[in-house]
Parts: sequence; structure tokens; C-alpha cells
Amino acid sequence: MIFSEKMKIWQNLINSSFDQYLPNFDCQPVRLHEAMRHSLFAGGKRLRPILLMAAHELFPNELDPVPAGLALECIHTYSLIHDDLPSMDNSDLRRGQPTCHMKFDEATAVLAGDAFQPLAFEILAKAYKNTPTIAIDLMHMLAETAGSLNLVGGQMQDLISEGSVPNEKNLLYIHSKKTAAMIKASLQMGFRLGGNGKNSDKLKLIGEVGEALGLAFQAVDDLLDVSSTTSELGKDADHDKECGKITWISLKGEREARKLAAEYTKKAHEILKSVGGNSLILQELMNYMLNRNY
Ligand code: GRG
Repeated sequence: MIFSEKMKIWQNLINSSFDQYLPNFDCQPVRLHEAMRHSLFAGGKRLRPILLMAAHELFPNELDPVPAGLALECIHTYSLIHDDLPSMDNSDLRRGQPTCHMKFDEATAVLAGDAFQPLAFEILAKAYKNTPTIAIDLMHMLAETAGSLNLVGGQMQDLISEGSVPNEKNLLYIHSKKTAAMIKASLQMGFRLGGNGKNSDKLKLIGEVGEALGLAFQAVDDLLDVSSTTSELGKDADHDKECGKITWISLKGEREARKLAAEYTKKAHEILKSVGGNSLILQELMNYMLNRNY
């Protein structure tokens, strides 16, 4: 099966699996659940769940990786809803749709984002209750990734760096925490689900694949922000400059950013070779992420 077909199948599987865990549109308070569904089903690529599923395929076992992917997507969706708020990046458009606070209102968007955080852990607790050690490890990994030393910390540093003179150390910190940490967790959680020990050398190696891949992903994101249109991206183009963000473009220019994205992806492929296993899909996914156009 060609990669794009496999990706479509996985995207559909992820989308349809949410119904098992997400309160319906008509659950009280209706406005909150409408807002959650608006952002969750606005057309995201589902890359983090797909990365997790591809990592699980390295050494597959009978455990279902989909719920762990849903948990990641809950945290990702909350972070996008909050990132778009007027007090953060103040964006009107996301995934080709009005952002949550534009479609509803700011308080509803804050609450919709808030509600996705416990939902992520509820899904993990429910889905993996028969393998409690794995469930606890997955919850621990996701909590650490979403916390102040990673996702939230990266966002804080990103916000306080707006308008500052770009420097590489700060940029790498922001990209590593805000973006790469979730990509790293996607691969490590998929690998852990495959029964690999929490402290195994290979879990560390797959984490290094994720870190390199995450840095490549953000470099591509910086490039797309300046080279694509709003309708291609589904979010406001040229937004980074408007917000005074420090990016690879502001630090080194487009040419260097393109080179860096390719170098980080190459590094990810090289480390992946030492992990072994059935890595074909993950390799294809990494190439797709480098060459994506939204
Ligand atoms: C508010 C705690 C908090 C964190 C925000 C995710 C994030 C941190 C900020 C969003 C803005 C941004 C540029 C983040 C970097 C990660 C990134 C490129 C997110 C977009 O991911 P895609 O392209 O989005 O996978 P879709 O919509 O396809 O899911």
C-alpha cells in the first residue's frame, strides 16, 4: 500500500475513534462540547497519533496504539486552541476554520482547551487499564511532555522572546520544548506501547529520532509561514513576523532554514537505523513531514 493511502486510513481511524471518548454535541453544556468538536474536527493532519502508530509498528504487539494517539491529539488540540487566544498569538484562523475563540468566545475557548487536558489522561486510563504499568508509563510520559519543562515552558519562552534579537540557543530551546517534545513523546509512547522497557537504550534512541524530527518539523513550519498562502496553510501566513517571533528565518534566512530541515531529517533517519524493527512507514512519514506543504 502506498504511504498516502496508509496515512488516509490512519487519519480516518483516528477521527472515528474519538467518538468513543468525546462527549456528544448534545451533552451539557452543549456550547463547550460544540467548541471542543469544532477545534478537534477542523481538519488537523493527526501527525502525532500517526507518528505514535508508526513507532508502534517498529515492534508491534497486540495493544491498540490508537487511544494513546487520541490522548496526544487532545493535548495538541488544547495547545493550539490556547496558542491562538488573543493573549497569546491572537490568530483568527486555524486548520482552515475560524479559531475557537473567534467561532465561540474567549472564555469558551479557554474552557474547551482546559477540557482536553484531563480527557487525554482519562483516555489513557480507560484504554490501558488491563496493562497498568504501561498505562502509568504513558501517562507519566505525556504529563512530563505537556508540562512546564516542555510544552508549556516552550510556549512561555516563545512569548517572552517576541521582539527580542534572535539567538540560536534561545531558538533551539523554544523549538525543542514547544514543538519537538510532543513529536519525541509520540515516538516514545508508540515504542513503549510495543512493550519496550521504559528505561531501555532503544527508547532513548527513538527519543533522539523524535527530537531531530521535531526540530526539522519546526524549521519546515517556519519556512511554510513565509512561503505559503493563508489558504494553503489554513492559518494566517506570515504571522511569525507580525508577532515578532524568533524563527530560523529571522535568524538565518530561508536558504539556511531549508538546509537545516533536511539535515535534521537526515539525522533522524540515521539514528532510526540503530533502533531497527519494521521502520518503513516511519521513514516514509519522516520524508512526508519534510516535504509537506501545509
Ligand atoms: C498554549 C501550552 C501551549 C502551547 C502552545 C503548539 C503550540 C504550543 C503552539 C502552536 C503554534 C506552533 C507554531 C507550534 C509549533 C508546533 C506546530 C507546528 C504545531 C502545528 O502542528 P500541525 O502542523 O497542526 O501538526 P495540525 O493542525 O495539522 O494538527
